[in-house]
Amino acid sequence: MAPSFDDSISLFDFVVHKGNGVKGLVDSGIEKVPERYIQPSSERIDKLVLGSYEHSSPIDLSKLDGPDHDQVVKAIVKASETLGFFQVVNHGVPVDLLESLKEAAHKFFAQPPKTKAAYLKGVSPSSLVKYGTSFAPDKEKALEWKDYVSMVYTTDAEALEHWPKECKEVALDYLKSSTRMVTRLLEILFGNLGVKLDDSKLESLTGLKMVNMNFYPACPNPELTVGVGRHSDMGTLTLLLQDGIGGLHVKLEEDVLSGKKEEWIEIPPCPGALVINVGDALQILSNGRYKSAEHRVRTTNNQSRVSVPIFTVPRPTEKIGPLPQLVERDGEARYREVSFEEYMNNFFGKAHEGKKSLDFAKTN
Ligand SMILES: O=C(O)CCC(=O)C(=O)O
Repeated sequence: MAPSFDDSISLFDFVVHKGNGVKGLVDSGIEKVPERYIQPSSERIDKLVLGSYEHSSPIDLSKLDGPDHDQVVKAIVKASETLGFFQVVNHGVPVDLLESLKEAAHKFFAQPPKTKAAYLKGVSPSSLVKYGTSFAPDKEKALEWKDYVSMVYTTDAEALEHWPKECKEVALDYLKSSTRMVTRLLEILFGNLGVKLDDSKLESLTGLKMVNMNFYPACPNPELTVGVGRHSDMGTLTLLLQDGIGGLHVKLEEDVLSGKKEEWIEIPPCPGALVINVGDALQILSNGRYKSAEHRVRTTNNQSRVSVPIFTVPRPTEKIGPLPQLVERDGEARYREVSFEEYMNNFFGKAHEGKKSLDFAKTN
């Protein structure tokens, strides 16, 4: 018979401390989600209440090198100024590598809990690798229905030495084959603001890179849970591979001018595409011109979903504030300058709560 997990403390110990994760919980044979995973009704995700977004077709980056260059730039800028999310194809990451990444993610999470638990915080043999579940379990009233492994990049040699063997090669190939694209997108976005950043500045703004693998087991009660709660990413740009299952939802803010109310829309899975989204650091640097996007993930009851984000984040030693040229033009700084290390500590020190992470850098 499946264990009941009615006692919240033993559930927490099993899932979080012992490293069984949500996957271990599901494998134990539960038939309904334990209390600790039930979201307040305000956070539950109603699959049926979804808006549609007119600019959802992927942007073909190969056209940057042809006669449609200006149109492609316009599409990237517009998406970054409005939704903060867009999808790209012909991005330079081989499509068969995308398939291998999804397989590697399934392979990593299919391992026995003990093998994965070797990478739990506090016991992981390397500070570059962390396996865990939910975002901030100690701080969350309801846990997120997600396990993850996070791999920090320093050098190729260290990645190959320390990252888990089930996924290290593909994860490193993914990172390396996407780096040029991310830099190019940033050059376009800053260029559109009339700012040219030299290579060393661009490197400082993207110098911390993490490849994560997320695993969302099939959930007996998707209507009561979230895979990931509402949040924006803290970094500069995030790139994300999602599988074909769907469930990534993004908030389209209310548009006061047109009178359109806020709504959630889905970023539909698209074969061969990668999802790009603006992070808080880029919103701050652009003095609010580009929007970090509030997003969340719904769970499903029949299949386990995987996704593989790469977070490109400023170096922790970097000071982040609105670029001076933009402050001069806008006549005000909408954010104060912050040490990115402090920004990160604040971000990881709290449960997900929409775009509240940005308050840390707001001027008023
Ligand atoms: O799985 C996804 O689609 C999104 C993941 C995400 O938002 C995150 O890892 O922060």
